Amino acid sequence: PARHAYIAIDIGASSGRVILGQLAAGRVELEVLHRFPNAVVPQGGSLHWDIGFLHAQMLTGLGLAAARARDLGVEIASIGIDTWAVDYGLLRDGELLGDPFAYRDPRTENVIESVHRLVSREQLYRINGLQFLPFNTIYQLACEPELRGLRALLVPDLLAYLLTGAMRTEETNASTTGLLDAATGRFSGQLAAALGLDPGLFGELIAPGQVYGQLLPGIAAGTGLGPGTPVVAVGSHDTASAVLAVPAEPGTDFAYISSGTWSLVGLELDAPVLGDAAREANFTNERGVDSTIRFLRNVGGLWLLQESLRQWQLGADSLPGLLKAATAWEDNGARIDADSQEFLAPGSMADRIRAAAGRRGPDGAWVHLDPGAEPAAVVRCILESLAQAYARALRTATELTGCVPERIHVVGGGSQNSLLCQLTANATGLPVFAGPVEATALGNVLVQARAAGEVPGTLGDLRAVVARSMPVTEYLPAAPARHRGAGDA
Ligand code: LFR
Repeated sequence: PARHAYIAIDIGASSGRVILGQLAAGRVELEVLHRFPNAVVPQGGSLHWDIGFLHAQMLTGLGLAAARARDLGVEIASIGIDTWAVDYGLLRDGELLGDPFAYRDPRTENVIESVHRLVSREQLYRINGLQFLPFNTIYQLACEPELRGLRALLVPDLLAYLLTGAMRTEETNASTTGLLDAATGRFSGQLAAALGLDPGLFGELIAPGQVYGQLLPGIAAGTGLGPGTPVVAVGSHDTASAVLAVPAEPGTDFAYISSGTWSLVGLELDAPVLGDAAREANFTNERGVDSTIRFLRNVGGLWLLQESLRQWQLGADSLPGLLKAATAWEDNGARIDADSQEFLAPGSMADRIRAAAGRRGPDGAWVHLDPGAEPAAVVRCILESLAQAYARALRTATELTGCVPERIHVVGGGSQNSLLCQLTANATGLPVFAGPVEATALGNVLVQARAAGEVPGTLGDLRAVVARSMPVTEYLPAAPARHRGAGDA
């Protein structure tokens, strides 16, 4: 029989890719076959995702993957899809009613209080264990003028529906809606009733490894993929797939930072932590693959950098030069609060950062970052502030759980940012193990390979495959710069 290959469709807030994954000699090999940009699109005064565009890119990628598999003489065993969380499309009689709202749209501002009048913040957290983010699905749903008779599908489930015609809701991503009971991982009837939502709005839950359905005949024919190719549920929440692919050794107490548009900073636990202290610290209990709990905080992330580049009209190819300049830039102590929701919306990011960044001067007064500050100064301020926010989040996670991590695994695009990795090691005092960059796609492929019986079962087994497959760079904490001797200069 032909060797198996798996197609991972991995779409983030700023780009998407279609990747062919194969296992050989106990390692995964990834080949990126198609890359495309993604961005929030303003439409009639609100922010949306362009599903038509993503659908078309997905089909292009599938066609390229089918052709590549033929060249290699391998058989596509399945397709898996992951994207960001929280956002959904609404359907009536199987027809998508419009492009999904993007979570950075501020529309929920006016409904948050009314939702909390139906279920208090305290009660909500005791049930769903979710950190408060203004864009959580429950608040978005409260903005919908009408839900009666409609089905909602989260973005990866919507894309799977477009490929297969099957409507299912994958459970790791479902946990970000705010409608699940964190203790059971099932939809909470109590919450649905309190919020006046039809418990069937999202329909049947499926777990990673289960099948949505097979490719629609027209899609199989159009892309050249075999009829009957299944679309398998993976950790369809990108963060669930990324944390699955943390190359941690069994038995080590590790923290992770899934570093992309967002930085998701936290610990992996067996059971949710639902007390008042966790709620007040705004820690979330999201579900991972194999019913793990990701106890984490959302920190602003590389969005701050991506949006600054956009303001400066610089492409991603300018990033290496800019990071070099930021590394050489002498830190002047200017900081922003990378956790702050003031940076959620798109637009003139560098200006907003310059305005917000400051430090206490010797007389205790607030000194702003020079409004004319060079890009290098702004970038340095962003990365220093992120590292500071990571350290704060991990200290809090330790206080709340008693787990003391001995190392930090950084996965995703940000693992390539060596200045950020070094600053993270410095700020936390912990060694940072950076990589793999494509953790999300690896997690996606591994769940498919496990479903096909090609890799063994446990999370530890899958992580061992990752550790064998991809290089990791280690950063050790350095003494703060001001304590360095003159001889180091
Ligand atoms: C990361 C991520 C985060 C989620 C945010 C919004 O890509 O999925 O986990 O909080 O995007 O969906």
